[in-house]
Amino acid sequence: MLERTFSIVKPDAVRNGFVSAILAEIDKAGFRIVAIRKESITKREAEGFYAVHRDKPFFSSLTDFMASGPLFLMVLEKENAIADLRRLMGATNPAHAEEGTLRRKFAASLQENAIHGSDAKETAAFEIGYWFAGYELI
Ligand code: 3AN
Repeated sequence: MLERTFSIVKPDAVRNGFVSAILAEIDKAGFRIVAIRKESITKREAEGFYAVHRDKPFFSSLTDFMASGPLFLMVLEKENAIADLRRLMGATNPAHAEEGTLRRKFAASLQENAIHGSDAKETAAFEIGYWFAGYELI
């Protein structure tokens, strides 16, 4: 059954010129890009998006980073999209990410790690709804 996940090409990857390389890998892995939007988000918007992390010590610097420059918000679709995108992304810390993964290839650091992908069905539903309206998701 087709599944949807939410993803962000983060500001470090945009600044470093990796957008088309990352999109090419996502395409090659069989995802359909249902929606995509380039945007410079505010710190407040980033805080709402990452609300589950509000008590973490890195919350303020993470939300500053996410508001530091343009990024690409995306909804991706394929069978098993959530788990498959997480596998393609690799571990949160690029130093631990497997060879060939997007974070291994493109991430700048643990915080500036190139790409976001939803970690579960409920998270994907929240994240898609946070950034996109229904009419954008046809
Ligand atoms: P993932 O994005 O792999 O699901 P999470 O949900 O644990 O990882 O963390 C969300 C984001 O917070 C990460 N993508 C990364 O940008 C940042 N982050 C996670 N852990 C740290 C940390 N220890 N220090 C700084 N930033 C972090």
